[in-house]
Amino acid sequence: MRDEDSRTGSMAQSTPLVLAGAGGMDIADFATDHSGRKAILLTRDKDTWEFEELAETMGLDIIEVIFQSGNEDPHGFFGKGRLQDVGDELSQSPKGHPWNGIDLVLVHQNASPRQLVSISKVVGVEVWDRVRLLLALFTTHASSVEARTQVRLARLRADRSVLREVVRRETTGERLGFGAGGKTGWSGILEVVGREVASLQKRQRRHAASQAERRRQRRRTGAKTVGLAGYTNAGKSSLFRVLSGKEVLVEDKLFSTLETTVGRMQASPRILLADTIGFIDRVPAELLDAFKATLSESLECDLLLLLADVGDEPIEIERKLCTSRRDLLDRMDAEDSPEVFVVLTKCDLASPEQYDVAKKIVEDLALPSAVVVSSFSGEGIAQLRDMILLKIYGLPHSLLLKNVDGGLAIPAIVSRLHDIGLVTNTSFQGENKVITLWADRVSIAKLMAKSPNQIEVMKANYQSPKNIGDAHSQKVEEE
Ligand SMILES: Nc1nc2c(ncn2[C@@H]2O[C@H](COP(=O)(O)OP(=O)(O)OP(=O)(O)O)[C@@H](O)[C@H]2O)c(=O)[nH]1
Ligand SMILES: [Mg+2]
Repeated sequence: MRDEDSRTGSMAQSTPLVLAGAGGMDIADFATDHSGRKAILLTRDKDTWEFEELAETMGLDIIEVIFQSGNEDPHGFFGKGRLQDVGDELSQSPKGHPWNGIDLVLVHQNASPRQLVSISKVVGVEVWDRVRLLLALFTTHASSVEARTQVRLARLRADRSVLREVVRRETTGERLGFGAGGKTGWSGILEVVGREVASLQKRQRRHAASQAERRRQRRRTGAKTVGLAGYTNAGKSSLFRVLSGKEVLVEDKLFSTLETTVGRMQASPRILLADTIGFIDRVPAELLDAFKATLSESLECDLLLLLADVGDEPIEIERKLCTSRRDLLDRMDAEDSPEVFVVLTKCDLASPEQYDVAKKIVEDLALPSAVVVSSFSGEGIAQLRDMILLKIYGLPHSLLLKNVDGGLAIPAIVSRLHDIGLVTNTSFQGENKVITLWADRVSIAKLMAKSPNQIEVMKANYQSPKNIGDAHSQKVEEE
């Protein structure tokens, strides 16, 4: 058992706690490896592929998907009779029966505590709804202290709501029937959970405050931040890796990234990139809240890249962009929100026709224009870098640096120019140096004021690069 689990652990050991399942999920034992577990999935919705993908990412083996049409029952999700049939079949499945050895029942939707407790009472094994599946997945993937803290907090909060339901049933005389606990046991554990939630929240607030201070310091030094956001598996970490050269985990798994990593953009060390956790449909606000500090780290930025996989089906691109946009709007302060633009990723896996379809979706959603890139082939990456520089600094400036008696030495001015932005070209005009600089006007004006008559702004000769996505649209227009 990990140290951080020890307090609730001792309590849970003395009182075996069964939360959403008589199969025995004890709150201290947040198992991280569920691969190979056999499960059945209860659903009211025919479209279960994303849920199944999440389950597959965890290595769960869904033996059967059981569908019941109609609206969900507020008491037991499935109707009473159907649920009882499932429970009977589970408990009576002999050796050789496909259901033999199933110790997990999955519920396709986000279930209420009442539904979870009722289902577990009937089926007699552990029950996870969509939130619990996500939490279990997060627990499996949480590798840093920060990620573990936020996942544990989210998990304890979810467990607390189920515990409250258990206590409510005990106090109102609705016996649970799976024997463990008893009123005092449950209430005691509820208290311990409450204390741990408070202590984790405190730890998280301290962490958020120090992160915010770090962000303020970065801003003071003039660094700009570019956040990478998007649906899970959109290719955020891969793009981060290409732009920053910094190693982060890239996997064909949902939610490989759970924390924010900040790295410098290789082309310009003044620009920081922030890779973070992805979005997914229907995540309850409470769960998202646990990741607030992590998300702030990348969403409180000067420019936000919203990523979408251009190879996805059009309907999926639209759904994922809508989810991401909604979650972003929920998280961002309207007054202080950064400029956003869409990056269509993995173009090596798609055709130019698919780029056009995706770009049209972006346009119809009234999202800012899209750049098409591939982190694998490198297509579009140079244009994306230029787009980032353009959005952050505006057009590059051509500066003529002149020697003036009593003024600063030219190398000293050049060094300051490197401090305020990105120098991309140096040439000479007679004896004077000409520098192409990407930097904001305010910083340039300040430097000019400090070295009077030494810096002259010339007309920049800049042509914005064509993106691979533009090339095809242009060809179609010409035809
Ligand atoms: N072919 C191709 N595959 C890519 C590209 N970018 C990412 N991938 C693949 O897409 C999968 C997800 O990539 P990640 O970079 O981990 O995506 P993410 O958005 O960080 O995912 P999460 O952190 O899990 O939300 C991995 O299997 C990558 O190898 C690309 O440009 N081309
Ligand atoms: Mg990632």
